[in-house]
Amino acid sequence: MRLGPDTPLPASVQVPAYDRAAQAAGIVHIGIGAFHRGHQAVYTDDVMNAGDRDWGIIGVSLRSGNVAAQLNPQDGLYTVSTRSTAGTDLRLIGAVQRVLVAADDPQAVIDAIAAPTTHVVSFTVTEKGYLRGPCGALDQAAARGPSSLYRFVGAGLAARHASGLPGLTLLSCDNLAGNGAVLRALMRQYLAAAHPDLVDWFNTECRCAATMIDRIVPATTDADLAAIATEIGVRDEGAVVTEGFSQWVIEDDFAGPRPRWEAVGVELVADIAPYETVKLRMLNGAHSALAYIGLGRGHHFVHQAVADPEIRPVIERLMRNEAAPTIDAAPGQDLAAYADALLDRFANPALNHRLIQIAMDGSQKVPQRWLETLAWHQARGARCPSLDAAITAWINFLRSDHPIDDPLGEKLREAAAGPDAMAKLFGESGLIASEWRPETAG
Ligand code: CS2
Repeated sequence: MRLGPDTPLPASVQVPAYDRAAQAAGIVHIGIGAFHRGHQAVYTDDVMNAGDRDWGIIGVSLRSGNVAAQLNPQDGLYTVSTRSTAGTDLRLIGAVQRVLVAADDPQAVIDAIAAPTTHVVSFTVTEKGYLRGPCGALDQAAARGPSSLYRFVGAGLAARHASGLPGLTLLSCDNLAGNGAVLRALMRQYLAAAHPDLVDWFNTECRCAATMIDRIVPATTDADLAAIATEIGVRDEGAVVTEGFSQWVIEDDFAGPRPRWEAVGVELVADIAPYETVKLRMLNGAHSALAYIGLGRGHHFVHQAVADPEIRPVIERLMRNEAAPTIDAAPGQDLAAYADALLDRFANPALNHRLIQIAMDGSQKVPQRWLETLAWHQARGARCPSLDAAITAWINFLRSDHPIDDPLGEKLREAAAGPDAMAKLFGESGLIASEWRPETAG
């Protein structure tokens, strides 16, 4: 038996309190992976439970039909299991209405973006999904390719413009430094080349709000699906497993209507930069270090790596002595307490967060997670022993037998192979552009 709208569930499972069928879809979300389902969709479900309406989500997968095959036969429904040492809490999320696969039906995606009820288009396409070439400019050839977010958003905006509809808010929910400004700049570059007549309208009628998203949502495993089936009595192929912690900070800059997310714990602020920098350099910086150092020492999961007495002090130092001093904290932001909380979150054994999942796409992650911190200290003549150790571990990882899942995979492997790996990877003529110069740092 498969989860669906008529499935009886155990009374302990929280279910949507609103009439799902009566909601319009106000959000199109591109890149509907586990993270979106365990984060933004949960807040949006909360908003509709609290009485706000018409914020149903149409999910889009740019390439793969997997999520559509998981969710569409379940009428978009899936469970979120929140796992802590105290046990598991299960709830049914009703915010997602259906999933479109852009590769199979591109027009349906364009129509969803161009629908009068749509006000927000959000994204979790991972760092590489923004199709930035060297120096951060849009890779125009890739942006015209079949699975480019820009093509769909560009065509959807063109259709809105043609029919006199208002602009949209574009919300990047990926771990990029300055994700709102990055998306705005790249979208403008795309429109200037592909729809030059839209550029002025985009500039005045659309907004690209920046966001800081935070919740650890590991990829769901077959063992998770089997355990959830036992708990709820039916198969849920779209199930998501996550931690108790969840945070979302959004720059309050919307083109039109938006969900009342602030009523359900989301922080709407004027400037998200301090939140974002803290999260990228402390949480994600530590995560990537745990991944490469941990894999090098034979661990599989985050909770194992952070418990290793050889690794834990490196991670503590990275967060407290290297990343934290680089950040101008917002009022009320306590970076020491944040580091304590992160150590607890990483130690959660119920999550089974795989290091190899975090190790993916290092070329896209390392700049904002490590190199900005290194550059900050280098400018002050200081060293970062923990980040140096993390860089060494990454190079060892690139030299190892592990498969390298990264858009620069082969190039990285070649650059890392020789004795001048540091200069080939970083520095002026390295693969990864950065202000940090390894020659003098390390
Ligand atoms: C992780 C993130 O996979 C990774 O690279 O560092 O997905 C991390 O779990 C989230 O950003 C937490 O909010």
